[in-house]
Amino acid sequence: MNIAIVCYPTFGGSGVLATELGKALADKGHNVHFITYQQPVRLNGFFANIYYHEVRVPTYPLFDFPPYETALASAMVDVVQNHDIDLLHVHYAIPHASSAYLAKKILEKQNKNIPVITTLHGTDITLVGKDKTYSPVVTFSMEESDVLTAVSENLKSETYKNFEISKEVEVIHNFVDVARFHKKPIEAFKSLIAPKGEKIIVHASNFRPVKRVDDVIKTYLLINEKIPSKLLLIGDGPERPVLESYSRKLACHNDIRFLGKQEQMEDILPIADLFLLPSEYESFGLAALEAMAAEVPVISTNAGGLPEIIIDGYCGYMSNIGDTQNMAENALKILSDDTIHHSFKLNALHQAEKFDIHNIIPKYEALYKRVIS
Ligand code: GMT
Repeated sequence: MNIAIVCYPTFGGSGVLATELGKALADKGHNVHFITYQQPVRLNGFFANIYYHEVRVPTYPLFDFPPYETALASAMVDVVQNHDIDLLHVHYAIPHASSAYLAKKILEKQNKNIPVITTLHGTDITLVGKDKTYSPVVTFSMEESDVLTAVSENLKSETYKNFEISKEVEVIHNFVDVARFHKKPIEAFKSLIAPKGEKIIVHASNFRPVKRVDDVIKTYLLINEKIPSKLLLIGDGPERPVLESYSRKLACHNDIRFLGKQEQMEDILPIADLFLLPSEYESFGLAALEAMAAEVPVISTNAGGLPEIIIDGYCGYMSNIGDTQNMAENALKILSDDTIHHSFKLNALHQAEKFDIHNIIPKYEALYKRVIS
């Protein structure tokens, strides 16, 4: 099949998932065309049957806001016309679903029917999309997609709760390439971070308020009172400057490292003893799944779709939003006993295997065959 994938090219979960999906489809012999405004971060390396089409948005003195949505729709039309594309798969509804609708209508005029699949990822429904600035367009373009998918059951019910749509939402859970993350820790790296054998605690996100990164630090401080540990904060975003100056004032500021955006998560995660994800909401929590694939137990909230991937008391623990005391107590239950820690690590891997790439990609392929036929 010739598949066009539209996504955000950045470190956000939707872009990561879309890029990994495209790479996996290409591995299976499909031709995959990415249409984005920048090379996707996880598209690193040469792939013979992957094509990248950059959306260019020329500026003009009249444009205070260059019309990206129009440029994207035109890029979709061009790629479909010139590469014999069978379907358009757009990730994150805003503005990709409405651009896809426009492209579909333009192509219809040329007697080309192009099926559109929209995959909802999270904040396109729960935060940004439901705002009245966007909701009429999001509602309309979801209805007009040939197929709507959501990355968790929770996101499916959030979609029905927040939007009046009659369209069926199909759930295809996110996935992880377990083989890529399940690696031996790089010992030199580990002893550089934790020279005295301290525990290593990791958090990765886009540092937005929904991630509650301050709760990561609060939980870490409580853990560190009992078990000497180091905290690695991966990613970047609006909350980072405040958190960085807050942590500089702490007595243990040398134990907290802000690593910024990192491409090689598969090298960092295996050195971790625990992953913290105290989010206000996660439609799925791809970052937690990647940690589990690296044999890292997860301490998280019980928000959104997290209970669909984490089994409480088995591969991690879930607490109520903001209950950092409970999160720290749970973390200590795992970290203070090597035997317990070891079994949580194995359970985390076992749980991640249920969402392995090889189990999920066939679901997308079956969906593609269905919409094409
Ligand atoms: O919140 C993020 O990390 C970014 C956002 C995105 O769309 O890029 O992530 C959402 O999609 C991910 C992939 O499907 C999910 O794993 C995240 O849970 C989801 N984020 C939220 O729902 C807040």
